[in-house]
Amino acid sequence: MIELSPQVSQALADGTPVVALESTIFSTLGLPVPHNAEALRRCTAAVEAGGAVPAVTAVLDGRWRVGLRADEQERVLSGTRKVAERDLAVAAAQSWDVGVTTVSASVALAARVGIPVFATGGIGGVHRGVELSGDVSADLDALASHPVVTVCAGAKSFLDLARTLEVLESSGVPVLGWRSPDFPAFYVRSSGLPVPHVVQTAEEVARVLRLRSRPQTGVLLTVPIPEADELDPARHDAALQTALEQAAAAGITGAAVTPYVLERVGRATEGGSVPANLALAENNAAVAAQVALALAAAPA
Ligand code: PSU
Ligand code: MN
Repeated sequence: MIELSPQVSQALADGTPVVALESTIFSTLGLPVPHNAEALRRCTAAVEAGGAVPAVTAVLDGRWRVGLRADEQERVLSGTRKVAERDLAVAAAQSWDVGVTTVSASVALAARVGIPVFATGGIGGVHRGVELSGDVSADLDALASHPVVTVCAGAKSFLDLARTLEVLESSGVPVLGWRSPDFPAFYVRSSGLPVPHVVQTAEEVARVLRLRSRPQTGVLLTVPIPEADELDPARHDAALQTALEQAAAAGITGAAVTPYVLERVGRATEGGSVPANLALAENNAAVAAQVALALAAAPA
């Protein structure tokens, strides 16, 4: 059912560390052309530089894929159909040409093939106004349902980050701050909210995954954007506010909300958010490689 690339298949057989990567972030739903291609190149290079094998997930020709060849990575860059975990079955049943996987779908695929580490930019979460919309990303359920460490820069603050942390608590997902006591807000190092626990090393993260009481549950590792790449918080808040107002005015709902807001934030910052986005994704990939090495040395 799942097709592994020869390189990923070999790495898993040999016990070589592997880091799974999602593909929505590398499609135009996540980043504008040509920055999406640069993000893909930098993230895979960061995983390799850290001594691990990158495994980009996607749906191609109706098949669930983990690990892509260069020409297949090209197909992902122009993908426009978003695949969350529940859509994996539909994309296969209807033989979608290209489906780009979100965090939830990627974590599910990684778990199926025994990859315990996954890196992304930001996770989805509880949307502001959830009381009316009920909009809670399937990413949160996937984090609670699959034994994978997800490495992220927190989530964008167009979400309700306090509620997002509450859901992670209720569903039993350990949230670990990488060398920082603050839950990061993607473009900025702190959301103003604390993480429940701070870790200093990849070995600690590996131990938490190994020692959790619910075998199916994952771990969320939050890594603040490097200081040099952080956006100015005031500019960032203004851009988000504009983007949210535009989404509401345009009546955008459901799975379209996140790509819409991402695109509008890009415009509102006149592209200024893109270098920050690339830097944090690359940094997360590098930290994920460290965790993959620690887990390969002492498997969960
Ligand atoms: N946040 C970002 N960039 C992204 C996404 C979220 O800053 O590209 C993508 C990820 O693939 C994430 C998905 O899993 O959006 C969440 O979508 P939704 O809110 O529809 O669950
Ligand atoms: Mn949603």
